[in-house]
Amino acid sequence: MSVERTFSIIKPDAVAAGRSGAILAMIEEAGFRILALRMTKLTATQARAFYAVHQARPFYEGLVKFMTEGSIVVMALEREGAIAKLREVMGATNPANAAEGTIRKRYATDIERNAIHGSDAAETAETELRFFFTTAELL
Ligand code: FUP
Repeated sequence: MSVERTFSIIKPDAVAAGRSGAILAMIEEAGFRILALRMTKLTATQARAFYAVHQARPFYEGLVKFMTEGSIVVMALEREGAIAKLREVMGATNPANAAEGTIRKRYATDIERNAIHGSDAAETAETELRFFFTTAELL
């Protein structure tokens, strides 16, 4: 396994519930280095573009509405095998199926309001990192 970067979002439900710090602590305890981090709020145009891969899915408009309802925390994370490891720490998309001790098991409400996003592959990680961060921020 090699050191790689991944991209993550603490979603509006978790930020509004005051869980950003607890989620960041879980990420750091899992051995990730935080390369870059910023609190921001998505416009509908940005949320639609970020989730464009899901645009034909029935949940797309609901997802865009949720992702624009409040502040989010965007992060660039580094670790050996970062992409797979973050997805392990996050837990399954639907918190009903998430393993004990995962972020989604602890903090997600349902399959849509599921607390955290993490890139699913190397190519999407780079695209998503570039969506939010400049080269200078990722050094
Ligand atoms: P994940 O990679 O675990 O975030 O899951 P997906 O890429 O499959 O889905 C992206 C986001 O779409 C999820 F985080 C939440 C939302 N979604 C729904 O709202 N309903 C669904 O049935 C599936 C996904």
